[in-house]
Amino acid sequence: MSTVRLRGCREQKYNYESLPTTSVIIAFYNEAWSTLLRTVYSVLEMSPDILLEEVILVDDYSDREHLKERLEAELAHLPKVRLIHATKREGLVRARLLGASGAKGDVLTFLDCHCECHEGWLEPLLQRIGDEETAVVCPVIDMIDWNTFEYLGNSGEPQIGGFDWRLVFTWHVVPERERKRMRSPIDVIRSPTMAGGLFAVSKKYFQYLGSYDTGMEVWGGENLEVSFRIWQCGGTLETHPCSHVGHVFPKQAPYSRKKALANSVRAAQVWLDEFKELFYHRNPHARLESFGDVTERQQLREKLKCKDFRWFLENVYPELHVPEDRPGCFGMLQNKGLQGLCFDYNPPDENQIVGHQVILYTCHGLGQNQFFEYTSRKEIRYNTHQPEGCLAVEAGGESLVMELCQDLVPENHYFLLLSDGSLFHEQSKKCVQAEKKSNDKFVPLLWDCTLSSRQQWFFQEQML
Ligand code: LR7
Ligand code: MN
Repeated sequence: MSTVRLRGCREQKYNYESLPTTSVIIAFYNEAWSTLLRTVYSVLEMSPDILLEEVILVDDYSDREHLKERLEAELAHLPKVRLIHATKREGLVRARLLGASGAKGDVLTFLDCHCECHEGWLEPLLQRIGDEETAVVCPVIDMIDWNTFEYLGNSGEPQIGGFDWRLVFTWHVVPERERKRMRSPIDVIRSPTMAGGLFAVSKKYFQYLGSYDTGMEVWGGENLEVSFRIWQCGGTLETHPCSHVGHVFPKQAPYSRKKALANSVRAAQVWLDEFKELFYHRNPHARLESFGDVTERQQLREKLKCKDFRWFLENVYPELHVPEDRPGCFGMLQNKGLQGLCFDYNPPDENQIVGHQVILYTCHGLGQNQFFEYTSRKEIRYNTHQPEGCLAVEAGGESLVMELCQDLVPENHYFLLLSDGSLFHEQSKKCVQAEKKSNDKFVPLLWDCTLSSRQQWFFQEQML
């Protein structure tokens, strides 16, 4: 396991007396016994005693039997560990805050309840915050195998966090501009967003920043909300390449995550300014969510004199493509002849979006995999996801496939959506036609232009 960290990290020396102390806060809901205990024991074993003030476990009103007396008894002989029980289901945001409210350390370190802290994980986080109080610092998140529970480590370099316009968190390679800024491979890596579960922050600074949005329920959205807030209100969000923590990605969470969209709406309402429309266009049903009251969070933004979202995009996340969303040029791309059929692209793996054929499917009006944008550069962009796909025709091909969008639009990505509704592919001089493939499978295909109704297309923002 010694190869998990870079050599420079392993050789680092710390002056323990001068580092801030930390309270580690772990909220859990219905977690399995072994993964929860592995988290707790790895914190105790891998953290220098002098730095670890306490471990605060917050039981978010779990109902599994092993998390009651049996857990109390297990933890009773661990002097640094405290267990708090929520008296109702709070969701991860309020559960974490319940833990934070009585924390005595200088720094709050949040962890998920199925982690394993690697040797030397804590010192770099505390050192960085000791040097710079407004730095919020994440460890590198290593993988723990879901089947064998083996600590797999991290393949290659740490990645940074981003998001797509549905407000879904994404991972990215470290961009060139950030590599240039870093003074060495063991320097912190600035990241536009965090995954959410694993980070350290000065307790004082966390309070100053407005901790968390307590209007967020259960799961989701809080990670991007806190990321936007950190950057827009004067802090920095970083990953420390010397700090490693493993995390289990379960196939299914032990609870439902359907509140996540309302949480994202809260984040969008408070932090995105005019860019929130881009989010709503890709999640039309988000407009129907009841998301509660956000005036307090808007007042917080005023009080802290936070910068606007445009500043964030230009300075913190310039790699993110900002869609144009011109009126009439985004949404479902529907066929006129075969009414009710829309462009549809459903890559089997969200992390490998290109290379598959675009099909036609019953229009559903939910954005997502039926959302396309016609740009002023004459691309049909599939830009709900990251990285963004562009509609393309392979050389000599007649079907429509997805390729990665390019800075300079390649000829085979070039489409003209004309006022008569035809979708003209200039390179092949053909028009896109809705065609029946088999029984009830339809696809868009290149065809000689006839302007038949099956060669006419129009964008529709949402279902009427
Ligand atoms: O109602 C709840 N109450 C809780 O206490 C729901 C969850 N929780 C606890 C849960 O037991 C766990 O300890 O909150 C923690 C996070 O829940 P997970 O582990 O089910 O979430 P996740 O790992 O799938 O999701 C990531 O995104 C979430 C968005 O809300 C949170 O920010 C998670 O902390 C976050 N996890 C990570 O960042 C770990 C690394 C992920 C990667 C890569
Ligand atoms: Mn988790």
